[in-house]
Amino acid sequence: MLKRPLLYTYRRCPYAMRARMALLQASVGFAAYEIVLREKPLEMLKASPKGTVPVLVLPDGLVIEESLDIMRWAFQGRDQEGWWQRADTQSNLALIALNDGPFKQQLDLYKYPERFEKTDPAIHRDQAVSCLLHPLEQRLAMEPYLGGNEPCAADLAIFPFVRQFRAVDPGWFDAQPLHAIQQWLQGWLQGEQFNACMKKLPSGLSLEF
Ligand SMILES: N[C@@H](CCC(=O)N[C@@H](CS)C(=O)NCC(=O)O)C(=O)O
Repeated sequence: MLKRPLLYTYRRCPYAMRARMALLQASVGFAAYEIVLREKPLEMLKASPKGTVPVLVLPDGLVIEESLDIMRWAFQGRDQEGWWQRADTQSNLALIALNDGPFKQQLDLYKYPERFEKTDPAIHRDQAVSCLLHPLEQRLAMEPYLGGNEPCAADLAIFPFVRQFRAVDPGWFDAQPLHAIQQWLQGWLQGEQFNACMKKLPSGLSLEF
């Protein structure tokens, strides 16, 4: 029987990053098991046959298989600081839906053009900017976080994907007139929490946080 929640995770996966950030922010003690995507552990597949990370297995056997559900669970009953409450607004949920839907689709076409036939990465890069980064820039130009003056779970849910988008061509990204996003992203990447979230784990070993 598990003593604490067990998170199956993959260090560079943005869905897993948002789950780790939420668990750390909510101060939930958990064990993390770094998987190898090509050799997913049988225990994980038994708990969650769909085979994506993150997956959180609770000590009572409950399995949470979607990153946003893990975030919601992390803050449930521990949201004195309002991280989930500030995220749970129509405009923030709409931004998360844009991120997880059209933006992620364009990001994959931009980042992995070789996986798709006849794609022009620049077209998908520009579509990614117009579908998420323009509305996000407008929001962040008005207030420093999606939670207003304080950060919230929507910031945690979205910045790992913007990080991945930037990483395709950092020079191009940094030269765009997306100043509020650039500042917001740098703030997250330089934060202590992100450092802890990106701590390298030996694959297959579970470590406790
Ligand atoms: N909707 C899922 C998506 C998770 C997802 O797609 N994770 C990727 C890694 S970034 C994955 O595990 N892919 C399985 C694979 O590549 O075999 C969530 O929000 O948790």
